[in-house]
Amino acid sequence: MEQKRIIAINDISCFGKCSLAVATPILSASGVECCPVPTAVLSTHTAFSGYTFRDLTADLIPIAEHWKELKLDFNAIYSGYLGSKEQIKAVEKIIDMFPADFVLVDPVMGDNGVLYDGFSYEFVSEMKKLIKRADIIVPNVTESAFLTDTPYEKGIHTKEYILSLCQKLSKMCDAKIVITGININNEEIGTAVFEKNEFTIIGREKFGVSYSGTGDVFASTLASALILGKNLKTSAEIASDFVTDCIKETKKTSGDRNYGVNFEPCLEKLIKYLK
Ligand code: PXL
Repeated sequence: MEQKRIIAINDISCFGKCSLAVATPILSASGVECCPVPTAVLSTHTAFSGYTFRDLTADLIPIAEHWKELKLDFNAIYSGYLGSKEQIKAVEKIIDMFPADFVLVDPVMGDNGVLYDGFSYEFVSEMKKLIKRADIIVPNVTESAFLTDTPYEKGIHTKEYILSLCQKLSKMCDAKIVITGININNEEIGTAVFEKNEFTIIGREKFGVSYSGTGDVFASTLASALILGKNLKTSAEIASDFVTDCIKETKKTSGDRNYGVNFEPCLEKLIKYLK
């Protein structure tokens, strides 16, 4: 079997289990070679106070140019946390440089109705351009609301609200849309899949806890399943199952949401799901 490869453009948060610290092991466990393009190195993700931040914008294009000289090719491109408008431009350039089966953009910007530390409306405007270059986008409900200039609905998210976000996003880009973190009701958390106007919500058990980094776990798993040839809905179901497993596992031990999920003991299950 040919070695599948993905370019993963994302940060390294050295503590807090998100971005490349989860994308790399998840893709590797899936049998996919993860080729990281680190956008920044942080001591922790930005929900902790006092984090260090080493910006790597100047390295992004030189890394890609070296790969081009080596005539490397990749099955897919996946972008996650980007620290500035300049980094979004660099991702667009990398997409131009490497033809791939698909480009997956996770427009990491916020959660629970607010933008993460360091993000601005200007950044959101630039992200609206990047999603036009994607084949699949994976925003959460907050990011979908910011991208479509729609007020964020707190509490339960109705099917009509989520469908309207999908329809607005589909007018802004040609990508297939996967919206994560839907509050279906008090028992269920959901993921919407919107492809060629077909709309499905996948529901999974809710545990009354939330952990940082689950969006990155979801997106990396989705990318793995897609590269291995699963269709979008099946890939989203596998990613939903895996995130659910990780949350269940983490709930047994960790009390701190910012420490992320204990995905490591669940990787064996993921490998089974992907068979
Ligand atoms: O999980 C999303 C994410 C990725 N990278 C950094 C973050 C966050 C969310 O807060 O701060 C640096």
